Amino acid sequence: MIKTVSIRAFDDQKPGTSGLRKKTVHFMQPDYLEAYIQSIFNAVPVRRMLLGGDGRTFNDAAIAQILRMAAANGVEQVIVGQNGLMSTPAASHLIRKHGLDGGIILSASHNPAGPDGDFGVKFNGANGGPVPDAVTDAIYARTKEVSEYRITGQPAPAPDRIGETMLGDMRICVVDPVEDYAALMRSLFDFDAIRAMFQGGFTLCFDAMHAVTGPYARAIFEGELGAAAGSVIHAVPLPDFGGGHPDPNPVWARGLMERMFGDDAPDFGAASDGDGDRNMIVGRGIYVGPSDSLAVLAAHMPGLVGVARSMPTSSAVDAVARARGVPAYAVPTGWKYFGNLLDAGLISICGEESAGTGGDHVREKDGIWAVLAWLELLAKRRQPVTEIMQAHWRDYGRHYFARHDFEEIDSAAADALVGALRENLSGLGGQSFMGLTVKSADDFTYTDPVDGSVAQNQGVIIRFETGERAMIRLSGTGTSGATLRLYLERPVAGPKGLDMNPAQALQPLASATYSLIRLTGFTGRDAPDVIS
Ligand code: G16
Repeated sequence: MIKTVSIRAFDDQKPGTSGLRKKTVHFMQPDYLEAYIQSIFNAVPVRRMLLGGDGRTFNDAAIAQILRMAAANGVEQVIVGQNGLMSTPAASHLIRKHGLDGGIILSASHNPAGPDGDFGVKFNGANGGPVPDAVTDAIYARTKEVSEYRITGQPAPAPDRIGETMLGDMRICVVDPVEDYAALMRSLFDFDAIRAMFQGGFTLCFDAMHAVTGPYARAIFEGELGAAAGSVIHAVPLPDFGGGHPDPNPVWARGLMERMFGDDAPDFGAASDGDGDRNMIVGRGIYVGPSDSLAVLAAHMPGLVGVARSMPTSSAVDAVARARGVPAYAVPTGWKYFGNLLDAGLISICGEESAGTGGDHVREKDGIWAVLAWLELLAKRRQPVTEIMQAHWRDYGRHYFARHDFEEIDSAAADALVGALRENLSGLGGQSFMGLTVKSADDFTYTDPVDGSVAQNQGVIIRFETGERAMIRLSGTGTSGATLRLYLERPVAGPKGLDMNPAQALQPLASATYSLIRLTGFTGRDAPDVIS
């Protein structure tokens, strides 16, 4: 009962930084999801695959449709998370564990959900990670020419019970989304030490933001490690994330921040995002930025072979790599660029300023993993987060860092700003802006050390004579207009200047960069929408 349905190709299915992301209603229009999924099947041979999502609006309907299409496209086996739920790192683990050809993860990550929010489709390959540019390019090429999709006429069984069913000749295995992932975490961390810390009265607040990590966090932090009941808040995944913005940063996790900076704050706070790959770390009275968190975890990681960060991430982790005598790599923004380094065994840990941290246990960033790494560190060091950070800055210097986001800018204005900047790069050296003098200006090009593939135009880097660095690029994950991101970094070696207010420490650099890129002239903006 396989049907072939004629459709027209859509001209807006180019995958961005992390898969295809669009407004939910855009994805729900007739044939839109189907055109993209068929293009994936047309570009990549898939016999055994994983399917899951973060539970946002349209998750259930999309899972049913993809199952029916998979059955009609020669897929032999699909592993599905119960009720269609699966965090992105857990999906990566299952692809690797079962040797699958790949997986489809339904998520727009940290973007809000619901009918007015966003939906997304990510495709990961056999190594469990986001597929490289060559594959996304092939999928995109297919989206431009797709003219029909294949689907079985049979309805898909709801994935609500653990066990196996058949859809035509295709086997559907519904699995507990938490079980295997929890076992993996148990194998990586010293659960006994963390459990003993909780038994000694250590307190945690983990904000699951009504997204996919709720069941994982409850099972691991409260169930296995003995954190007090109620340590995980907003633990029930909801299709609209409770109306919230599941992006773990001080702006969108404001409630957690208030708690951690208030009276009777718990010892440790953390949060994750829509699909469970991002993390936020906050101690009592101290926020630990993602770049610093990466550096601290690298500094304490046994057997470190190398580290990697995305280019806009602060170079705090590079300082650790230098001290530990291991290589440090800088890749373009996008977790897919870490895959080859991890597969080749060149790095043990990697991370990004956008709240992503991960190791070589999966091929995705992993929110719960990062929180467990911190808990293990706290259990072993027996020091509050503040002291750990102060000691780190004394040892390695401090890298003040902030990202300024200008959202929903007119796309033409954003392109004009970046275009003008690129044109003027060669003449910027020696020029001064608001008291800071430019040392060099480049457009970041990355050559993968493993396969030699080259990614160009990955963001402009401006270095100033006094050591500061500003990076400018357009986001590849937004769904309306353009989002301009400015990343600002000011390294301070110490011993003086390690306890400045970060906003004040970065103010001169921010003013100089705004002036250099002619922000107001091109966009009409003079202040960011979000600082993280
Ligand atoms: C994705 C990518 C990350 C990237 C982030 C922001 O994360 O996997 O590598 O840093 O988007 O990208 P952009 O600056 O282009 O918006 P996620 O968590 O959204 O999948």
